[in-house]
Amino acid sequence: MLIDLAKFAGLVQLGDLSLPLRADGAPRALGDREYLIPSGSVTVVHPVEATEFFRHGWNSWSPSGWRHVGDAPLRIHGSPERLLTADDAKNDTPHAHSGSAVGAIALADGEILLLGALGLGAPRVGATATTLWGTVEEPDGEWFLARGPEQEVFTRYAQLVAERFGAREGRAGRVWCSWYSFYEHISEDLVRRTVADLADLPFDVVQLDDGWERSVGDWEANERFPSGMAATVRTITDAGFRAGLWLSPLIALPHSDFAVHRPDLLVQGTDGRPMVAGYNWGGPYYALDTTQEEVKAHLRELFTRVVGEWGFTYLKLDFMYAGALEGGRSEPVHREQAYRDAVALIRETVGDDVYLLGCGVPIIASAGVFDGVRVGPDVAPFWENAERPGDPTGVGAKNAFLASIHRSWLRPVFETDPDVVYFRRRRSLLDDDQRRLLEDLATVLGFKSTSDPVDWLADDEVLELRDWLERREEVAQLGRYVFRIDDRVVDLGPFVTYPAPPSTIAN
Ligand code: 9PG
Repeated sequence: MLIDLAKFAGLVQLGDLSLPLRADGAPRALGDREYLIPSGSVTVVHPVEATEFFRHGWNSWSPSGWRHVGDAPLRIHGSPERLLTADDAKNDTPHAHSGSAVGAIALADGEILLLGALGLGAPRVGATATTLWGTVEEPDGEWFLARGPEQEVFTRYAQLVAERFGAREGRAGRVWCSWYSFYEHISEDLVRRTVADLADLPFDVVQLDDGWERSVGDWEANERFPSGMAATVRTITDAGFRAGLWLSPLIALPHSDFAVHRPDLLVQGTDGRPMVAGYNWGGPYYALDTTQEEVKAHLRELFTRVVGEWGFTYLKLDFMYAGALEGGRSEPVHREQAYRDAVALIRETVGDDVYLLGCGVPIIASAGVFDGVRVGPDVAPFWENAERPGDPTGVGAKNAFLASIHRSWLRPVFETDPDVVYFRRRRSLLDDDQRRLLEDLATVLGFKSTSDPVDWLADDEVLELRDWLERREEVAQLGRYVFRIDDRVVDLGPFVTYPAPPSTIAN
């Protein structure tokens, strides 16, 4: 009875549109085209001439973009393992358009209607032919509902997210990352040689990626770093760069010492065994139960060591969504709150001056803690991922571009990282247009990084790289995919093509 009384059913006026709304509480007008609505369930009946739905993926790698309302939903088809790793599997809707935290529909008049969450609780937004709807697993904060020109409304939502969750001042500068050239095959000798070659290029950060640790879960230097990580930090900082390190502190592989010796510190499945939190490195991995005091102490110790003892000042924290999955934890907090508390603890431990780049992070729940966030799946030195045609999160330049370009509006919240640009023509199948596209994408998103070792580059490619790193472009958005970069108008629209969805939609 009480709940019924609290519910709202009525009209909201958005400019000249009057739309029926059902919600768990009364809407409050912000402007003449904006409302705040209490968290909970929301349904807005929209004009039937809506054309497209904007779906926003849950984590860094999840599919994001516009889809025609009549088309199959944009999602990961045909692979429960990929879905668990690269989106919010729990709230997947195989036959309906939906996404995480924010969604929008394009109206026939060229404006959009956006519904976006200003809270945690795994908010979900979807659309049908006649409604835009929102749900939450647990009420938190409010909904923002607005109508207006596309870029204006997305920017306004991003500003409100930044207001509610905070926005940080950290700037990455220009980053060299080891992943997209050496993958796991890094060593202190290789780092020494690579850094020596990079020394006269205008990079700010040299970031070591996966491959330095004993195991995912056991964050000690492996045998390829016999002098220890502090020595490698000195190699990097002596050359004039900030030292960066990759870690995935909220997960552990089954064979890691952590998982073998302390399975009780992992998120539990319903079968009383550690829960599988995703798949990579050839198998499943588990998630740490960050609500336990011992895990908090472990994270404090780890980050004190990495920053205080070793001296890294830039951290790429990966596979973080695992800390926000539903599962058995010792405290009954909602999964996104457990995640938020864990990353807040990491931030508190490293202090304000360490740059935190989130990767595989739940996007909205990371606002205010991370300085930068990866906003798409991994690039690769090829365009299409032919092996995984139904998976918009498969590695490849096209998938990375598609997700990232649809998240450029997040820039008021944190730096948006579309992943690295390739300057090399050797060991790459990208053609010149595709290489140029990645350059323009990184320029537009405001985050410049590459993985090319200098000795993989021809002389003219080194010049191109240097020139791009030195440039400080003026960027203006002119349309959904059209930008002015200094004096050049760049239309990225022709690259926006989605594969035809499978004729029968598999789960
Ligand atoms: C290191 C890599 C790099 C890379 C990260 C991340 O969805 N997936 O299964 C998935 C697996 C790996 C992955 C991304 C997504 O790569 O994005 O930059 O740091 O880890 O192992």
